[in-house]
Amino acid sequence: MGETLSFVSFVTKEKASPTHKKEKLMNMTDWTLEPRMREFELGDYLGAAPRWCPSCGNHTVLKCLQKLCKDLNLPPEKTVVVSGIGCSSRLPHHMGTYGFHSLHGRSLPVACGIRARRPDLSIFVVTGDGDCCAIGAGHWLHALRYNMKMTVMLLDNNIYGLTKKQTSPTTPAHTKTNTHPNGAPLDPVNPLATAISMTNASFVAQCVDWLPEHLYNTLLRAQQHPGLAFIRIRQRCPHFMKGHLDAFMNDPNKIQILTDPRGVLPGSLTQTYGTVEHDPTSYDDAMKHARQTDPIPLGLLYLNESALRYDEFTQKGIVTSEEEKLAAIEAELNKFAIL
Ligand SMILES: Cc1ncc(C[n+]2csc(CCOP(=O)(O)OP(=O)(O)O)c2C)c(N)n1
Ligand SMILES: [Mg+2]
Repeated sequence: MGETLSFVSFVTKEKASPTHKKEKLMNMTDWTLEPRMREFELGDYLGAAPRWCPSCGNHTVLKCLQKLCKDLNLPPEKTVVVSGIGCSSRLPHHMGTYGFHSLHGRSLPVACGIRARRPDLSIFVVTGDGDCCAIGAGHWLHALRYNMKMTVMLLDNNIYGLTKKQTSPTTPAHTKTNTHPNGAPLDPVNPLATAISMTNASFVAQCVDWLPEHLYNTLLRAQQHPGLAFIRIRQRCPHFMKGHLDAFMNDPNKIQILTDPRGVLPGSLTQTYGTVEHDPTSYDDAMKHARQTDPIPLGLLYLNESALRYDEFTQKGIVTSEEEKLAAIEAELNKFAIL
C-alpha cells in the first residue's frame, strides 16, 4: 500500500514532459530480465550440519571450501561438488551448492562427464584414499591424464574410515587394521609420486588439515589453474588412526613449506616453519619432494601449465546452432547413403 501511495504522489506531483515522466517511471522499476550481480555470503554455501567425528580433518576442508566459494563469489547454482563413497565423500551434503554423492571410486568419471558438457560450472571433487587410490585408481590415473579443469581433493586419512578401519592403499606398513590384525604387510602407495608420474598431469600439491590457511591458499591457487589440480590433504582420523599425525602437528621441524612465485602463498606459515625454494616445473625436483615423508613438504610440488586439456576437445560443438547440429547429423547419415 505504501508503495502505491508514493507512486501516485510521484505521478501527480511531477510537472515534467511525458518523455521525462516515462524515463522516471522506468527508473522506478527495474524491468530487465537479466539476473543482477549478486553478492554471496558464507551462509549461501552451508548445507546439512556435518556429523563427522570431532577433530576429523573433513571439517577443515569443508570450511576452507565454503570460504573459498564465498571469497570468489561463486554462484551456488554454478558450483558442483562431486564425491565417491566414504566419510570424506559425504562433504557435498554439507555444501549449499549442487552436489553429486556418487558410487565408491566413481567421483572422477562423474566429474569428467560434467566438465565435458558444462564448461560454465566450477567443479570440486572430494575423494578418500580408499575411494581414489583403491577402487577408483583407474579413474584417478586417467582423469589426471585427461587434465580437465577441476579441483580434486584427496582426503587422505590413511584408512577406510566409513567402514571402520580396513587397510587402504595409503595405510603405513605394520599398521594394525581390521583386515590386517597383525599389521599391514605392504609399503603404502605414494599418491603424490603416482600423480606426478602420470602422463599429462599438470598440478600436484600437498596440504595438511591442521593448517587451514595453507589449505585455503592451495585451493585458491588450484582455482587459477586451467587444468586438473590434484591436492593431497594429509588428514587426521581421530577415531581409527588416533594420533597418527601428532608428531607432525607438534613439531614444527617436521613440516617444510615449498616456496615459488608460481606456487601456493605460504601466508603466515613462514613464521613457524622452515621454507625451501622449489621449482614446481622441474619433474625431478617434484619427484624428490613427493618421496620425502619427513618433514612433510607442503605446497605446489608439480606444475605443467602447457599440458593438453581434454575438456577443450570434448566441448567442441556444445554451443553450435540448431542448423549446424542438423547439418552434422545429415552429414553423418549421408555416409550410409547408397548411391
Ligand atoms: C563398490 C563398493 N565397494 C565397497 C564399498 C564399501 N565402502 C564404503 S566406503 C569404503 C572405504 C572408504 O574409505 P576412504 O575412501 O578412505 O574414505 P574415508 O571414509 O576414510 O573418508 C568402502 C570400502 C562400497 N560402498 N561400494
Ligand atoms: Mg580414508
